[in-house]
Amino acid sequence: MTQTTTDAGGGPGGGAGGGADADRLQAHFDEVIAHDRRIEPRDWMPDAYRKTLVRQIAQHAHSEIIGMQPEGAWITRAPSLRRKAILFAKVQDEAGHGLYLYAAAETLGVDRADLTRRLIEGRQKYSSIFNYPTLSFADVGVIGWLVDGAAICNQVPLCRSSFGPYARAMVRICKEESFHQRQGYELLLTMMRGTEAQRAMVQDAVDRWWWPSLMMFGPPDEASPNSARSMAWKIKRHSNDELRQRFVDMTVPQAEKLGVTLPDPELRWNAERGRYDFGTPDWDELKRVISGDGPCNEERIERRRRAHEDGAWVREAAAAHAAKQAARRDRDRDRDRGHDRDRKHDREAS
Ligand code: FAQ
Repeated sequence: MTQTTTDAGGGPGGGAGGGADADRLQAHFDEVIAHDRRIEPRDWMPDAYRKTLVRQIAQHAHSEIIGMQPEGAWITRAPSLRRKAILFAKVQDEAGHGLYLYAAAETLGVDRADLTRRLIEGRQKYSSIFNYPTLSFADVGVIGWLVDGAAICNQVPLCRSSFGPYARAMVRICKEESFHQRQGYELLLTMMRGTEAQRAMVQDAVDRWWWPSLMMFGPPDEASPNSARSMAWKIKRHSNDELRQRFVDMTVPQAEKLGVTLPDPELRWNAERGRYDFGTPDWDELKRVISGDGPCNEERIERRRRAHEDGAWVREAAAAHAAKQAARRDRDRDRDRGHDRDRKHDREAS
């Protein structure tokens, strides 16, 4: 069992006070991490741990919500009712993932509205992958196969993340991502069994999405300022390069079965390592995309800003409804208390 802030005297800010008390709290936190137990929202945690979690979970939530855009653009143009229904369900799932993740972030004492504001104002990041355009319906399949495939590789270990609400949210998210990955691969298999033009569309989409998918795992380990600490805290379980390698090892046989070529002349099996060797992603491109200069950054944020503004009336209506319900509850409670008083008075009088 983990110690709660109430027991331990810490607060949402994570301040431990000073001296022996601070040492005791830190020692308890370290022990929970060392024994692979979970930190829960009311437990004491170091400020930097809380900050790192808010940063990562918020970025993750933003990615799910912004990630609805590239594929959402194809819902009205899906080639059949079946494909439309699948795509609809997938894009709705991404909205759900965003909501679980914002809820997990809120357990750390931040406010979802504030996180959204920070995203729109460019003060928080979201995954680089969603700044690339979806040029054909094959992109929908390739996003499912490669982007969701990369997301699964990255996120399955997060189900064992040290922060309870994040880890639990990831369990459900990963189950859904797995369906997403399969629907993408199935779409591509269907297209590859189709016409020459359809096969060419798939290959073109693979050529455009391969390297950005590898970049989803973040910068190489030696240029990843957050990894060491996040891994020591067991927020992250593996380094960026380790997960990237796993993704390549998992995906190459799938590409062979599909009949597409991955656009990397350096890609080859290394029998000694028992893993695939592969080329170096263009890290300058990743830096550019992360810093706002990717092909679709402006469009994505502008669309998110507009959706947020257009949804203002829904939030206002929901808040007004909640206030009305609360007022009704208060009125009913006062009325019930009044009845109780009257009954007591009647009893005493008789
Ligand atoms: N894009 O020190 P590190 C999905 C930033 S969800 C943008 O290595 P860290 C589902 C990083 O934030 C995809 N920024 O950082 C879906 C940091 O900046 P900061 C999202 C990136 O945190 C599928 C700086 O660079 N998944 O796909 C990227 O230890 C289909 C230095 O990097 C997650 O968020 C990037 N690619 O490791 C939805 C998973 N890489 O904050 C729709 C959870 C790095 O210091 C359709 N997150 N940066 O200013 C993680 O696992 C980690 O946060 C990493 C980065 C691995 C992304």
